[in-house]
Amino acid sequence: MSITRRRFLQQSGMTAAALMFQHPARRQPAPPVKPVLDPNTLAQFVDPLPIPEIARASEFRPSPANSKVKIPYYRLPMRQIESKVHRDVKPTLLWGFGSSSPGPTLETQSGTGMLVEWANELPKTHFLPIDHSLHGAEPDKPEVRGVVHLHGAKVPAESDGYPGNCYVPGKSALYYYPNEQDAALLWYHDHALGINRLNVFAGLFGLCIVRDSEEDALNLPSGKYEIPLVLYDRMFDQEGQLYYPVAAPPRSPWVPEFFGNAILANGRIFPFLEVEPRKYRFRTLNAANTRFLRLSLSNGQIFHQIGTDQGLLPAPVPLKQLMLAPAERADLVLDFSDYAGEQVVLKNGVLPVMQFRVARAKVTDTSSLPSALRPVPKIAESEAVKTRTLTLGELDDTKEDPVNMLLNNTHWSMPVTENPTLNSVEIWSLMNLTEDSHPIHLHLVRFQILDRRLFDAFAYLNRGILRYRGDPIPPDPNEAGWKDTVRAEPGMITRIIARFEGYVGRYVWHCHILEHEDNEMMRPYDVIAAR
Ligand SMILES: [Cu+2]
Repeated sequence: MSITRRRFLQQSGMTAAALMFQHPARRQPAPPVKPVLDPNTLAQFVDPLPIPEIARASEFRPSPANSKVKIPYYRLPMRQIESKVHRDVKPTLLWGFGSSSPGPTLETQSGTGMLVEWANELPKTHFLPIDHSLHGAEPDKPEVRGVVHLHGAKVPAESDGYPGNCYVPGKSALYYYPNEQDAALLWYHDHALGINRLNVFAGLFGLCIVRDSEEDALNLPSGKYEIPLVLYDRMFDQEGQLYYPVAAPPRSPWVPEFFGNAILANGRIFPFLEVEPRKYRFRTLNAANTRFLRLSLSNGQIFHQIGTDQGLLPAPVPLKQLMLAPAERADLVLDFSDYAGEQVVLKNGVLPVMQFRVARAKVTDTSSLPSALRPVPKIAESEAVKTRTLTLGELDDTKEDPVNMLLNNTHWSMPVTENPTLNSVEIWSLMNLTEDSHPIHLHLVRFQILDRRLFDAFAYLNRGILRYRGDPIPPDPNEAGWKDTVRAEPGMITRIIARFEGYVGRYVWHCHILEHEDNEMMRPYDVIAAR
C-alpha cells in the first residue's frame, strides 16, 4: 500500500493536503512478543505446489427451485486443522474446510444449482486476538462464529452469508446456489461480523469454479494444465504458528492493516510446480487481508490475462506485471514453450513467490489462446436511473478509540441508505477521501468500471467543494470486463455501473481490506422490488 500512497502523492502533488490525511491515530502494531519467523531463512522451492482437491457431492437432493430436478449436495465443515506451510516449518494450526486451507474447490456448470451445507465444527475458543470493541464482536458475543459467503455468486439473499447471520460451533447453514451466471472464478470465505479478518486469516477460504459451454468451446488449457493459484501473505512465529499483530491498547487490539512477510501459494511458502513447455491457465486469486499483489515473472516474459473477477475479458490482455487487490481474481495464460529446461520464478514485487520448473522435452500443445474471448457489452450510462456519490473515509473518534473506516459516513448499524430497485441500473461514484486504495466489493451483482478521476479531496473535506484535478481515466484494459471488486484509488472518484438483477433482499457492500471491513467499512444494502 505504500506504493499507492507514494503514487498518490506523486500524481496529486498534494503533499500538504496529504499530510492532513496522515491519520493521527493510525495505529502501529505493537512489537511482537516473540520473534517472528524470517522467510528468508527458509530454503526456496523445496515443496511442490499443493492443488486443492475438487469437492465431491455426497448426494443429490431436490432443487429448491424445482423439486423434480436433483442437484448436488456438498457438506463442507469448518474445522481446526494442522498443515505444513513449508518443509522446514513445524505444522501450523489453521482453520480450514474439511482437512485443508484453502478448502476443496467447488466446481460447477453455469445454470446447474448446488446445495452446500456449511457446518461450523470449529472449537469454542478463538486462537487469534479478538477486538471486543468492534461492532458484532462485543464481549457478550460467542468468540467463535462463522458464516460463509460465496464471493461473486449471484445468489438469493438468504444464501448470501449475511455477516450478522454467523453461527456457533455445532450449527450449520444449508445454502442454495443457482449458479445462473457466466463462467468465472468465485471464492468462498468466512464473513462473520467483527472477526472476519481473523477467521479468513486463520484459513477459512476456498475456490469455486463456474464453467459454461461458451468458455468450454474456447479450448483454453484445461485439465492438468489449468491450475488454481490462491495467493496471500501471513506471518509466523518461530514455532511455525500464525502470528497476527495487535495494537498497543490491550482492550482494542485491532490494527488497521495486516502485512505479512511470507507469501503463500495454495498454502505453501516458496513452492515449485513442474510444468511442460506449453500453455497453462492459472486461476489466480488474491486472498490476502490487506496486501495488494504486484505479480511478474523473473525472465520478464509476457503473460496474458484472459479473465477478471466475473469471467472472460473480451480479448486477452498482454501483461508484464499484474496488480491484484485483495479479493480480485485474474485468469492468466502463461506460455512456457520458449523456456524448455529453464526455471521461471513468479515474483511479487522483487520477492519470489513460487518457481516453475519447465521440462526439457518438447510437447504438442493443442490448447488455444483465442484472440477473441467473450464480448462484454457496455452498460450505457444513459440507462442509469440513479447516481449515488458514496464517500470512503476514516473517522478518528477520540485519542484512544479505534479509527473507524466509514462508507458514506455511516456506520454498519445505521438504517440502509443504498436501496436500488430490482433490474434497475445505477452508477456508484466512490469518492475516496483517504490515503489508501480500497478494494470495494458489491455482493450479488457484477459491474463495469466507467472511469477514475482525480479530485481535490482537500477542498472537498474543508469546503465541501467538488473540484476535479484531471480528466476521467478509463479502466485498465485488464479491468475492462465484468468486475465485482474495484480498486477505489486515493484522491480519486471511481465510477462503476451495475444492473441490480437477480433477487430482492438484503446484501452488503464493503471494502475488502478485511481490517477495514471489520471496523465499519461495510454497509447493508437492499435490492427492492419494482412498484
Ligand atoms: Cu478499505
